[in-house]
Amino acid sequence: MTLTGVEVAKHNDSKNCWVIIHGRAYDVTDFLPEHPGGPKIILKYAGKDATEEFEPIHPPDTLEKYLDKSKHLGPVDMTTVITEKMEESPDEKERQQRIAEMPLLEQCYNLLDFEAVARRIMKKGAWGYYSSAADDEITLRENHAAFHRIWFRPKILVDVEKVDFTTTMLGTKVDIPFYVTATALGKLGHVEGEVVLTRAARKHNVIQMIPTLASCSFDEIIDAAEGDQVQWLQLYVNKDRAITQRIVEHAEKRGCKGLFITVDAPQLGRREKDMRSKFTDPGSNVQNGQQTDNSQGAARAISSFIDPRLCWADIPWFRSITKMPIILKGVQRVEDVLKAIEAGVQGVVLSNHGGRQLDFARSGIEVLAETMPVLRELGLEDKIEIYIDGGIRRATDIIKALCLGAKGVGIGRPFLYAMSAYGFDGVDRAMQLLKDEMEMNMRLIGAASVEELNPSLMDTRSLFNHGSTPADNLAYAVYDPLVNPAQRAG
Ligand code: FMN
Repeated sequence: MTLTGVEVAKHNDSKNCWVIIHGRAYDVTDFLPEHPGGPKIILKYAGKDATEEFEPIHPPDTLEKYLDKSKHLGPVDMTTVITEKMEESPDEKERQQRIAEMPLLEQCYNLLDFEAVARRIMKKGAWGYYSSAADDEITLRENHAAFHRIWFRPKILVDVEKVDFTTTMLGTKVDIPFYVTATALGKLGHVEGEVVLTRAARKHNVIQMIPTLASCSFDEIIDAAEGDQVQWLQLYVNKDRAITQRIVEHAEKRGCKGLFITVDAPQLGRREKDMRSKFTDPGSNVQNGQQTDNSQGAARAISSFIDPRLCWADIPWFRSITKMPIILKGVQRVEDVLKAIEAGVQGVVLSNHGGRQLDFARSGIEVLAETMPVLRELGLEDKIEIYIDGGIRRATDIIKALCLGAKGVGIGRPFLYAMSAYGFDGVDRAMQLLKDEMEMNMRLIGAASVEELNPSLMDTRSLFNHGSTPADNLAYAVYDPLVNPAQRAG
């Protein structure tokens, strides 16, 4: 039987809550207290069509998996559903205007240009989730700023007519030493989600790391790959290890060539921009002293399953359940790199999660500069592959990481922004720009291949100097300076 919008609309409170998703109605009354994002966000759509809010945050098989069949109520005649048109809000009208005035793709000349465009045209919540970072976002800005404290010592009179910047990562040959790192919720930026990144990665022969919390299902992202295209899996370890084991085994069966276990997120950081963007919901009612579960932002809503007990003692178990190389993502000090070698993993990513976890964590590039001399001293530099991510926006950043000893770098936000603004063509152009920059800068530094990149090509004396800490913008914004002459009471 087909339901009408009027019938669904009657079930519109916490005691009787139906929602419509993709033209079908669901009774979610009993599910409300279990929803990882809290009941409030569902109640906002009680009796209504929730597809637009649901789609980016939930993989397509979510309802099948988590909502009992008896609660699947059947199709709805969508011509009878009254929708509140987004276009009618003044904010949305302005956004559409900005989209109409967007620069041409050809006018974007570097990765930061995509960020500038995305900031103006993305929906507020999506921009909040992608761009936010922890606390005062000092680490976010430091990730980028740290590269500016490294200078080059180029060689001259080297034959650089042919420049080869292909390399291998975990045994896979790639065109350029970067990979698309795992970033959750791809559909917040683009209706098709992560598969857009899959296609661009294929075109440029680079590796994509598939996030546990992708908007597309894992299988959709795997199916979007072609031929011998290589993908890795990023894993958030579930408190329920049976679920984790199933995910890992499935990924291996589907051909993933690396297991990147995220180790910097026993709890998700506070990303206030993400949290704040939820406060604009008319349904949110923090002023009344109500519970504010949905105000925690997209990040916290989707991550409650992550196991804070994960520790070194678990590594042998991972090694026992998979033959994929294991890489720890989010290592932040040389002592832990040494432990990782001892634990027998194949790689580490020196990363602070794009500044989204511990504010004042150091940049990956700085930790790399701390790590490599120690490994060389101990003769361990070939025991493990070292990657870094965070703040990489230019090919010179990639070259700096390689000179210091990284095997490759991960890039996150720039591809999300390029995808959000221009779809596949945007990501394609962003990757091509990096290749163009790479060729030019390898020539100018005097290196004809990746093997020729080495520490002697750089001056890193300022790298460890934190004198130029990124500006504390938040404090500046709220600071009331002394008024002179002093104001007197009365
Ligand atoms: N890292 C993870 O291990 N798992 C995730 O689900 C995840 N989601 C992310 C979502 C967004 C929107 C962003 C920006 C980063 C995310 N990260 C995640 C961190 C990235 O893998 C990577 O460490 C970081 O983005 C690198 O910094 P960059 O954005 O400056 O390139």
